[in-house]
Amino acid sequence: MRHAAWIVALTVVFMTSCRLPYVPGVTSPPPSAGVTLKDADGRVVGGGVLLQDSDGVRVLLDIKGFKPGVKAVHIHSVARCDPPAFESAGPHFNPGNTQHGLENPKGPHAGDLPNIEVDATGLGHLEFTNSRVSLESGPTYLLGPNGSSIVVHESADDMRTDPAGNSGARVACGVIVRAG
Ligand SMILES: [Cu+2]
Ligand SMILES: [Zn+2]
Repeated sequence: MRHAAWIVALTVVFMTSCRLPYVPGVTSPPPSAGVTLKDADGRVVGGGVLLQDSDGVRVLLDIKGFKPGVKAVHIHSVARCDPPAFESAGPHFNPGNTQHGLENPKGPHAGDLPNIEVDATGLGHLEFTNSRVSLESGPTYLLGPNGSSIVVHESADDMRTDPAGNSGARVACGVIVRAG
């Protein structure tokens, strides 16, 4: 009896709130997604995971084999990475129809992310929580009909110039795929 009441209470809470803490076997795990980045020659040059949390989507990205320096990374608006130019990934994910750049007063795009720094050994790592996107259905859903992808550029994002921060060619791309 107590148990049944608990289940009912939990169901009510679950249906009326955005997200409960994950308790294995009791609540469903938060949605997650993954990405495998490939360069223009089809080589795997990185990967990442995206995890829904209460503040947005946590993006964890690792890249390898890049030229040292600062590179732009964005979420683009089409789940398609056709080499070598990756134009198929479309413009930045921008459901709010804003301008580009984390430091642009008229921005940012929902898909804008901080730059990633590649060290002398060619490795780079980025961790960032993006509150402007979601792995749950809604206006900022990354896994909608067109899906989305992550693109790494050859140079740094200046965080201000519309529409893409003067970040140069697209050098790696990966489609964002639901993982759980
Ligand atoms: Cu981009
Ligand atoms: Zn942008």
